[in-house]
Amino acid sequence: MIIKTYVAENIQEAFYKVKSEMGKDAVILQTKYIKKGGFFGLFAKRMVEVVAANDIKLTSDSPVKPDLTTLAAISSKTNQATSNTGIDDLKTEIKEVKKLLNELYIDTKVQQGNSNALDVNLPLSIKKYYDRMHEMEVDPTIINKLINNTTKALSDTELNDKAILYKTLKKEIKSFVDDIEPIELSNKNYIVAFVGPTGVGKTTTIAKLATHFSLYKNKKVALATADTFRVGAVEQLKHYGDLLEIPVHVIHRQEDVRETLASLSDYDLLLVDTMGFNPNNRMQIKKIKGLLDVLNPDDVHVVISAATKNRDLTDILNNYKELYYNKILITKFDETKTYGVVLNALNVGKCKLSYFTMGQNVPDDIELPSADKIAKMILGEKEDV
Ligand SMILES: Nc1nc2c(ncn2[C@@H]2O[C@H](COP(=O)(O)OP(=O)(O)O)[C@@H](O)[C@H]2O)c(=O)[nH]1
Ligand SMILES: [Mg+2]
Repeated sequence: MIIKTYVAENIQEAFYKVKSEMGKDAVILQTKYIKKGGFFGLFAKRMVEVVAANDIKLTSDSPVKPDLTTLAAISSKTNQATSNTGIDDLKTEIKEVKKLLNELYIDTKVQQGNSNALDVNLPLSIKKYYDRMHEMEVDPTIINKLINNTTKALSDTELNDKAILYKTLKKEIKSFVDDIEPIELSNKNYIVAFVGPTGVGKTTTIAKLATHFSLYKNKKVALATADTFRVGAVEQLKHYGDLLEIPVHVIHRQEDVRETLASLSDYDLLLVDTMGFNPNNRMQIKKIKGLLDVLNPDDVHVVISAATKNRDLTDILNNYKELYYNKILITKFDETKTYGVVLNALNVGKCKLSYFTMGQNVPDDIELPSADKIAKMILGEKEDV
């Protein structure tokens, strides 16, 4: 019997070395990650060390057999090597093969830049959710957090129970989402402002909410718009104001805010539209901030489109922080099939979600999401996704 140790940058490379030097019947005795090189422990490279042997005779009473996994067993899914082994031995081998497959999988993810401190002993059962969340474009740091919390919360047996695993991951997502906070008219003269990039659907959403509160909840609603910049923006809001027979005030300058507020002493809810702007335009941010300072709204909803790319989303939510938004409203769910944006936005925005919109129809295409629904959107409806 020859025993040799191989060091390589990843598992595939290590197995390739073992296979080409010792043949396909070589047996893996041990696989582990080691640190190599570096300076006083810093900048050391993560390598894989594989100890392999060949010419081992597998007999049913071999004392070392349960810890061994042959390459042949891996490639043929353990079938042919099992004729003279007992059920327990077979189980041990399957466990070993699973572990190696896990390591291979994680290694591939690391190479793709997808992994970030993922537990190498993850069971295969959780991989499908890992992949699903990547497909949903959930930020990798959030995925790792959710998966790590789930693996910590469950035993090995529970992790392999589809229903328990799905339920636990769902619970993790629900607690990440936390409570949804719609507009609650907790005081008279409740003022809500909407900020966000151009074209995300601020005005349309305001029309939907105005209809909801005035027609369905019988509240006295007023509208105001500070979007005097875009051609047709004022007319767009006035059109909805006319349909609902509610007043629409136009704010050109900061001074107009006081006049508007003074003339609207007897309303339940004032919805304030603002102009969209490039999130990197400091001048425009300052202008809206000046307006909000005078308006002193109860809520500021930052409005973003569900189809926004993750990188842009981070820029928008960070740059708009100066406008002290306290709720995130996400529009255009009908235009995307990747829902990671919800978790990514919460992660950057650090506040609560309010409404989702999913179409151009006023007033129907708006809803109050639930954390349960969001978790299903991310993980799929059932555990057997
Ligand atoms: N597909 C889709 N389109 C929407 C949604 N909300 C608004 N829109 C459309 O997006 C465009 C811009 O909307 P608008 O309210 O003017 O955006 P604003 O510039 O942010 O005020 C219009 O054509 C709307 O009909 C939505 O939920 N889904
Ligand atoms: Mg608008």
